[in-house]
Amino acid sequence: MKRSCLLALAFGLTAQGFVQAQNPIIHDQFTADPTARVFKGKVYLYPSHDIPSPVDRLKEWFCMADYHVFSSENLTDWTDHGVILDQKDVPWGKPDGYSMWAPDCVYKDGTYYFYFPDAPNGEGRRGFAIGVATSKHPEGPFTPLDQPIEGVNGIDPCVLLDKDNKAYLFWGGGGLRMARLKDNMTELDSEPQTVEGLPEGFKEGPFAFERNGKYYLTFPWVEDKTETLAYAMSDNPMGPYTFKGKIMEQSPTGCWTNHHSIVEYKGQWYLFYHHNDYSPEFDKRRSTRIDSLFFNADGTIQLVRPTLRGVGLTDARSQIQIDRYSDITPGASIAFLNEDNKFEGWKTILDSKDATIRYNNVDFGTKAAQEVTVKVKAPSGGHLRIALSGLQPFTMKLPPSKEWVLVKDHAPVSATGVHDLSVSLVSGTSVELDWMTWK
Ligand code: FUB
Repeated sequence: MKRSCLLALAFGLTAQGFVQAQNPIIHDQFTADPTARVFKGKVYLYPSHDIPSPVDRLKEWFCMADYHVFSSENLTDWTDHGVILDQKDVPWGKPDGYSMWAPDCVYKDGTYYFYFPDAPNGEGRRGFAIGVATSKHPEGPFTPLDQPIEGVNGIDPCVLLDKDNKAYLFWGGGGLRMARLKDNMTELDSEPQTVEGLPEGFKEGPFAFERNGKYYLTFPWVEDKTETLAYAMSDNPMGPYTFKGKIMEQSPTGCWTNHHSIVEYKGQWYLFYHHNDYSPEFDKRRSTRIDSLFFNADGTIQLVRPTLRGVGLTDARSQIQIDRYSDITPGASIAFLNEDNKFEGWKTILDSKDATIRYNNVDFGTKAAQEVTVKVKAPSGGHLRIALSGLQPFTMKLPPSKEWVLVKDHAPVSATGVHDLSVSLVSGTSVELDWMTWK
């Protein structure tokens, strides 16, 4: 996935058309602990913001100095609204604490309440407290209150605002904790209590929501070595909760944490979670992903399989990053385009005959596409077979080139509507593909 405008311009393209719904969804910075909320008909994403640490003590740990917020109407194109809160602007926080961990944001009676953990400043104050910042707009800027919420020590706040406008705060700190909030949304209205009835194993990062009169408390849970996502259900926001099982298995590729939120948007439920896609060697630099989530008829949640493909349709006229594949066969692999700047994204490598990569749900619209362009590097030339589901596959010739080139060909298919796209190697070796587009 190349995002270099320079290169695009060199090929006579514009920077427009970088339309990607794949995982990860934010391509120019780390975005961990994603809380997604629907406000004003859009999805707003409030993640924490991992950065390489400027201070020695956090070189091997989480390091976050500020929060950005992003919004999207289609879960594909995300607008970064910039910094909404910086550690140096929190009156009670350490200006160099770099501890702005997982946040949340809820809307009540004309105000957006942004809940965030931070390291408190001052003699003898240790650990984490949870602050509130307010705004009249979901994209901020947010103004922090003078003091954190009294009686709360911990991380990962989540607020459930119930249908009757009563609010409940959940957080991580020596187990999963919860308390009612007062109407002002900034003070506790009950003694903090630990959520009972959950299995052994480290738990943090709670996310609570209501659906069809059932309350869901979902959380990262270490069942074995690293964090799975799991959940419990109740008839009441304050419990008792009954453990129901897992939503996502632990990652097989080495990100210790997983942190999530669950949101319904335009009739579909989505799981927002994170993985260290852009930082495979160091799992404290994470990136937000989205996959679809489904409920069973009895309200239980089906296991979500993490994908690179992510959600939504991809416009056939955009640069389709097929390395965010739905499926791949032996002989096909992906790699970073530039190991020194992983945010440039990935490429596909086809190394043996019939090696195939498949990318689902490409939208060709109503006007038939008749031309295909591939950004490719084929040192000894070769041929690709291109197949759109339900249509006759066709072959494309690749000229020998050790550099990236755009190869354009007539597509002898009349593609409209939504198709799954497969690309296979017919001949050649070490053929690399950056992206593909249709016209
Ligand atoms: O991002 C820092 C911490 O890592 C979060 O607070 C946890 O939930 C875990 O994702």
